[in-house]
Amino acid sequence: MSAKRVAVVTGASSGIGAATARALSHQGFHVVCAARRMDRLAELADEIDGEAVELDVTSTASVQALAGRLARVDVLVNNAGGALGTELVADARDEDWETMLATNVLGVMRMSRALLPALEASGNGTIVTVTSTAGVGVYEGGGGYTAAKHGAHAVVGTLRLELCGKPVRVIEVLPGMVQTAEFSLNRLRGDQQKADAVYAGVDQPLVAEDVADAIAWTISRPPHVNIDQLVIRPIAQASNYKVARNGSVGGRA
Ligand code: 8X3
Repeated sequence: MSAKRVAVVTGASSGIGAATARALSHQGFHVVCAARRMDRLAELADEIDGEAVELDVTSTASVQALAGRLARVDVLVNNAGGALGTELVADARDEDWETMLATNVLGVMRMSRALLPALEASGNGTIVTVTSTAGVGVYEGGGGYTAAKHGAHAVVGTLRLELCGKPVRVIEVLPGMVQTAEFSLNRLRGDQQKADAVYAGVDQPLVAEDVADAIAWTISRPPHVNIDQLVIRPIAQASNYKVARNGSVGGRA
């Protein structure tokens, strides 16, 4: 069994996941970097002397295969997820909603279910789930994503109740506007101009490292301290609706 504490990070191939893998490695964890894109993962794992494992959180078999190769797990960071599309509910595309629910909600359930025995056996386990401010609020054009993040938020709350009395902390980190290379680009179907417009004129949107730092902080609290929920936004964003751009305050891009 690894002498180092072991952290599993899903969606580790880029953005918040990759930054979190680095942050936890700096905290002394052996980090299992899990995602679908093995080329990127291998580079990251090399850099932080961790481990790269191919994982598709939408597949029970894939999740079970990962769980089966881990002798020790102290921390699980459920980060895999994302948004697809900005259509109104009236124009919703089934496949987008199905993918968002499969990754953001079922993925959290599958990973938590599969790693719970090891997390409990560690004596001081921690599950951090990265949801979103979209998990506690709604906005036009965000129906599928907000539904998925509300779902993940509900799973986390349920899990905290179910694990009460067991040595596993259940933490939720809810980021607001975070500028990463892929989040808005994926949501906007690869349109870089539209993706850039989401952050245009905003003075310092959060970056992946800001959120990773917050995640690592929650994990580094003493084991009896459970940060139930941590909402993190840039100072320029007061709500999903209210963003300061170029000195004036307006809505979403
Ligand atoms: C991302 C935040 O405002 O785009 O999780 O829904 S928002």
